Amino acid sequence: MRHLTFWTFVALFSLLLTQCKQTNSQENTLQSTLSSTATTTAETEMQPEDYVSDNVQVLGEVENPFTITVSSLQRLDVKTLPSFDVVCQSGATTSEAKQAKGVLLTDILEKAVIKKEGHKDRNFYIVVRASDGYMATFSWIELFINDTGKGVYLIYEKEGKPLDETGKMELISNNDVKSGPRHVSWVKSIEVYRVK
Ligand SMILES: Nc1nc2c(c(=O)[nH]1)N[C@H]1C(S)=C(S)[C@@H](COP(=O)(O)O)O[C@H]1N2
Ligand SMILES: [Mo]
Repeated sequence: MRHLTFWTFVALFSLLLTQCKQTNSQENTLQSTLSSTATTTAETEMQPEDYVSDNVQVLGEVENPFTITVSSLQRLDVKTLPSFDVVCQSGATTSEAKQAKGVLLTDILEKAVIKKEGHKDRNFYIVVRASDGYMATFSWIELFINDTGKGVYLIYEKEGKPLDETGKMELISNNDVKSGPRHVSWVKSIEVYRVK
């Protein structure tokens, strides 16, 4: 009986050892996968200039989808904006500009003509998307009926200089209590969707 207990113990102990070894080798594989991923990420890490897009696509539920470039934007109704701060959701001021030039988002959308099918057909949302995946969302009402819309511009110039690191065009929403969340650098598309 005592022998049996001894051999059972030996058997269990060696089983435990094999298990540990397996876990170790699994950990090693995981670690090498992780480190190779890390190397790949480091090698291909995106720089601000990689996100710069030369044009902005206006698309979705619109009659006239079109592409905006800095020069085509300059042919629209350009407004000069007074100084503004970009304030993050956290409350921190992340950037400021003494002057900027751009076009109202509502003017851009009026050129594209949203496919409204009547007076009460106004449940649309507009997504402004950047090339790094960042997005800002507006509703048709806040742009066309509320004051918010009067402060939403696609800008191409700050303090007399063309934009560079933040893309050729960026969006600002200056009537938001904190303008950071709906400030969009590297804008690549303005998309109109109907609420389904
Ligand atoms: N494309 C893009 N736009 C973005 C972000 C981002 O990560 N990508 N960050 C946002 C956040 S969280 C803030 S607070 C402001 C900061 O604006 P700034 O770059 O002018 O300081 O940009 C916003 N716009
Ligand atoms: Mo932010």
